[in-house]
Amino acid sequence: MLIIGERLNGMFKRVKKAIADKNKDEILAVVQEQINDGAGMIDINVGTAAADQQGTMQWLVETVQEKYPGFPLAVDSSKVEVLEAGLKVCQNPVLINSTTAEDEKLEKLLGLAAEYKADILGLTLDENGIPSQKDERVALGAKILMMAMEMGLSPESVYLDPVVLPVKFGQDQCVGMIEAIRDIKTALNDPAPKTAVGLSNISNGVPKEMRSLVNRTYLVMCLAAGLDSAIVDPHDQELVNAMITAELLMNKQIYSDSFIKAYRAAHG
Ligand code: THG
Repeated sequence: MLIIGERLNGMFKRVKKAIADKNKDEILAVVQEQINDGAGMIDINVGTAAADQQGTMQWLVETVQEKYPGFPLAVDSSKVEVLEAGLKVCQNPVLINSTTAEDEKLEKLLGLAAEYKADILGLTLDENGIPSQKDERVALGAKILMMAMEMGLSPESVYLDPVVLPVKFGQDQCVGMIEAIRDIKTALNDPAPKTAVGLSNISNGVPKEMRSLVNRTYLVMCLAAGLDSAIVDPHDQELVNAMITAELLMNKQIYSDSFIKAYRAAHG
């Protein structure tokens, strides 16, 4: 499973300060830590750290790719202009995070994905919000995938994210979100699109000391349903170990007594 590191986000004090100070070393330390911990892609989110979101996105992309040429990046914003600004300067393999299923946004961002040869992540929500039923989530995923394929994008360059809601507020949807992952992998297209989640959302509002447990338990449940990638904190070692163990049990890695070590050696 692809680990997308979530820590290069302007909502964190450390990153916010590094952006304000134009401190490249600190930004690169955040990236290096995540790569060491097993991230295969770095999510870049300006957050509320700066007034100039486009310029800050460009500075972050340039700072990271200067040191890590070729390492996969995700530009993460709800604003098309911020995503486009990042794409303009990005030389590395890149994922657009994200579009929704709203017509105008979808057309614009699929166009940018084609123009910049980027992968694209689609959230299964539209102008009516996040659907509460899993079939509606899958239908919005199908819409995003179909339009992407009509624009000439390969289905495997499309990531669909069923939008994980906090268990505290959407407990009755936790199973449906997993079923949406399963349907997206089995019922939409062959080859199937990829699936992704922003995992930490699940434990939003859960007492701090319980969050990691909730995160890793849900990650294992999602993995069993066909999850391909997750935006997580790779420094959460128990989370990553649970992921590695789930992959072993899904027969995605040959068994050895030191399977955690073997996985980390191959992916670190
Ligand atoms: N799907 C996709 N992209 C996403 C999300 C998603 N990008 C943004 C977000 N959701 C994923 N990234 C994060 C990054 C950090 C945290 C959660 C999600 C996090 N938040 C702390 C919390 O929840 O309490 C607060 C951080 C702080 O202020 O210190 O750790 O769903 N495609």
